[in-house]
Amino acid sequence: PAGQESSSLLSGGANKNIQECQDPHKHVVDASVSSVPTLAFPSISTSDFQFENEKASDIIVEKVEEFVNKIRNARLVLVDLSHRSKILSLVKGKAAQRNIDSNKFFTFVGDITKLYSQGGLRCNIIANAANWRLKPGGGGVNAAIFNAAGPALEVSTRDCAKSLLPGHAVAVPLTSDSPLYTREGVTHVIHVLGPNMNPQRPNCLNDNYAKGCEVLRGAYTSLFESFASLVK
Ligand code: AR6
Repeated sequence: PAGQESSSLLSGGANKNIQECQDPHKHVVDASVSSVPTLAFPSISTSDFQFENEKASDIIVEKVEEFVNKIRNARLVLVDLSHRSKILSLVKGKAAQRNIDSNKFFTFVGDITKLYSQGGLRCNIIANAANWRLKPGGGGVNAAIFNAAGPALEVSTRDCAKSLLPGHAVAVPLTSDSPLYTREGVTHVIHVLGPNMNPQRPNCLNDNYAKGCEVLRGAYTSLFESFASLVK
């Protein structure tokens, strides 16, 4: 597939910022279209939420390394829309400096809602950079995922959680009538709320990067643990 770029890895910890909900697909995850359970995720907070790319890339590589050292048969893929993506090139470079297994982690250029149909990359679980209300719209990857998934995602999301705190994640199963499920083979969307550094958005951290980095670490820990609990 044209989009594949590079890879690398690290090692890390765990937290309890994960919300669980009823999961009709639990038994299907391993038998889904992807033989290797794969999580595709966008860079949380670095676009609309204006978190610095340099700091975010350190945290992504740190958290990915921590997680891939704990998993045996699963892949993580950092996705962005453009070959000029700053966050992808920073993460690629930093991951390459470490000995992260490129079969377990790589970057990929493409629309996260069309990874299989346009990029030939099978990812059975995708992450969303959500808003605290867990609502559609707002632009960015959140709007793209809710649009591509159809109205069922909003209903399923509501069944799982009404809102999300910064640094937390919630996994939502897709119903089999969702185009993301039928066309792309995606069984779950994991909503993640990252730290917000944008004064125009709720809960702005006003340049407090000590807090921001802590919240972003928590967000990736929650995301990867949520993924692990779905595929184990
Ligand atoms: N496929 C892959 N990556 C994408 C896509 C896509 N379709 N669309 C955007 N990205 P952002 P945030 C990348 O702004 O900074 C929303 O309005 C993008 O290039 O979506 O966490 C929510 O409702 C960037 O690398 O998320 C929240 O209010 C990454 O996804 C707020 O934005 C994240 O960019 C969250 O802001």
